Amino acid sequence: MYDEPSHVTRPLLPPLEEFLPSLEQIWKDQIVTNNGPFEQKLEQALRDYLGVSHIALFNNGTTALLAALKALGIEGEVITTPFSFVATSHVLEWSGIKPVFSDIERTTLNLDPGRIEEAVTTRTTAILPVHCYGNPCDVDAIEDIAARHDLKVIFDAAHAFAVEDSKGSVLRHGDLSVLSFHATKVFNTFEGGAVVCPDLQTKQKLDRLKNFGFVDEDRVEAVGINGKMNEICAAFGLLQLKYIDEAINRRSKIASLYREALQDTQGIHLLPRTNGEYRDNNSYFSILVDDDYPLCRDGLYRRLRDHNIFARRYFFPLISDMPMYSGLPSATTDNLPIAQEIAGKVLCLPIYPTLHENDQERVIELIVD
Ligand code: T4K
Repeated sequence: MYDEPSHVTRPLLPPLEEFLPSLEQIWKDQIVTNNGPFEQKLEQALRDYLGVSHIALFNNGTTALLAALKALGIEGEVITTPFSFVATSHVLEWSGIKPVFSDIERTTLNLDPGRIEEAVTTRTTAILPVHCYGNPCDVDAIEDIAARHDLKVIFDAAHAFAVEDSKGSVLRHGDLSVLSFHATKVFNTFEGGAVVCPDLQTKQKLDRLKNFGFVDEDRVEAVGINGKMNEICAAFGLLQLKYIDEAINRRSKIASLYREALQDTQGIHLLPRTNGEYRDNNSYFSILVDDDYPLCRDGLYRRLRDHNIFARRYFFPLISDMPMYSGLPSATTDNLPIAQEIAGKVLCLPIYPTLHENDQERVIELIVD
């Protein structure tokens, strides 16, 4: 156990025997994709579990983001965060939309509402914030700015499965929220994703977009894509829902142990959870390695790696420093000082339900010693 490699995250895999009856059912029915029975059941189950009005399942979070942009007719420029997984900007570029980077807050690592407005131009049509690590954005401030400038808001909620603020799911905010169900996420369907939307009409539009734009057998109404979730992934999602509360509780215990063990370590800064009362999912556990820690961030990263612990520098490099974006006027260090600083200090530690206590202790010892 002691020498097991520890990854930043691991997929939640319920017992295989429990999955076999679903596979047998799929084999018997011979319906393997295209809005099959398991996909329909999973949609209903997720609506109930998350407490949201409508949900359209996708084959991954990236396609779900592409379809969300298409459904709302987003074009021109979109204000977004450089501190995210590269998919957040790639979907804009892929759709012929210009990403405009705006800086993040030091506490939440989410888009700073105080910086968004200065990035609005006559070509801006939307804001694409990320609930980074599942920590909710300042949704009220962002929605207020959007309303004043007549902009749409699509929340990239890839990390925010089951996160709630004091009034319910954070996924109810904005025009649309997009989830990722990739293997490394709190809730996974191997590969998968979803768009959460407030009304049936938008849900139907998204369903058509993910099926090439087909309305019926011989009518195509939009330039759609193949974004459908297959039945094996949907069936796996249904099984996993049975274990999700237990998994989130386990993550919470791991996060508490890290907090307790690391809070007084010189040079290790723990991020506060700032947006008041809400249900966290602890999808990531990030630390900032400050200048007064004996090693630089990459030194600590290497030290852990040398001991078979695969922490990750989410999100380094910044999206705005990647070659396809670094030439944009909004990509300069002057425009993004906080994101630049955080990208140089951040390290995400292993956190997943099957992380053994001994292995977590080993991670802690290597940081504290
Ligand atoms: N928006 C945001 C904010 C996102 O974070 C993401 C994805 C998206 C949009 C797009 O959603 P998807 O289209 O992916 O649904 C991973 C994931 O591939 C990606 O889904 C995720 N964000 C991103 C933050 O992390 P990598 O390249 O760092 O993953 P990888 O393969 O290195 O895996 C990390 C660790 O997990 C490995 O060290 C081992 C472990 N692992 C991984 C896999 C795939 C396993 O134990 N088993 C596995 O099957 O991107």
